[in-house]
Amino acid sequence: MQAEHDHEADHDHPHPHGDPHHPLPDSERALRIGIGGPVGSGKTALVAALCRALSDDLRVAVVTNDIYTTEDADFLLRNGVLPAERIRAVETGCCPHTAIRDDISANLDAIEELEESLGPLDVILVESGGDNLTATFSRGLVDRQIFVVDVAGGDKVPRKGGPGVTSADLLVINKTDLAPLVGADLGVMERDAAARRGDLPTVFLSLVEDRAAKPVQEWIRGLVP
Ligand SMILES: Nc1nc2c(ncn2[C@@H]2O[C@H](COP(=O)(O)OP(=O)(O)O)[C@@H](O)[C@H]2O)c(=O)[nH]1
Ligand SMILES: [Mg+2]
Repeated sequence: MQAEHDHEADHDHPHPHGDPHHPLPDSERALRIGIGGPVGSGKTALVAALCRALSDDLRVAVVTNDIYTTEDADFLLRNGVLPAERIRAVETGCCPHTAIRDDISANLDAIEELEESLGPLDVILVESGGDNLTATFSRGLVDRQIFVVDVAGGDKVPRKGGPGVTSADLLVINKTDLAPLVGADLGVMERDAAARRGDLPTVFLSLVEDRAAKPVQEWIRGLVP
């Protein structure tokens, strides 16, 4: 009984269903990476690419957030990027950034259940429900956050700023293959992103051309102990 109390002490979100699972101590838990950004920018495609690329040598699991469905988790399952037991879907039923920023308990439970059922993991990717440019993750939920935008919305997106663009640990500008089709100037996007972000890194990506998401994969590998 005493052990359970100790766990509760470093673990302050409520368990309304009386499900006292046991979160790992911080030193043993996986690196948690949040992936946010507008609907359709390529978050799920990036998660799929990263699962394929990282799971050869790292222990990877995923939590997806959708508002009313489990569509993203279903996509990952259909594409067989990870075994089913490594994927959890949180149905937020509300504005998606609430579940990643304000009331993060459903996401924390999903993470802790993954670690408890699978044993120690190296990386857990948490995909936010698609939102606008304002969604960011609580630092209590993830260690690092990636913000994904795409060039199809035009080259103005980095200039418009917002907390995702300005403060994410990594900004991914995806779908560079579409730039010529929509007349987006990648040079402008690079310059505006640098102006908004200071020293924080930005990478350009086309998941159609780079199915292993190489620059993002390398950035994550650099963070895994
Ligand atoms: N042309 C192109 N399409 C992409 C790229 N990345 C993702 N997509 C497509 O964009 C659509 C939305 O991607 P998805 O990952 O579901 O976006 P999410 O809503 O941010 O999770 C899908 O049809 C993807 O196949 C890319 O780099 N280039
Ligand atoms: Mg998605």
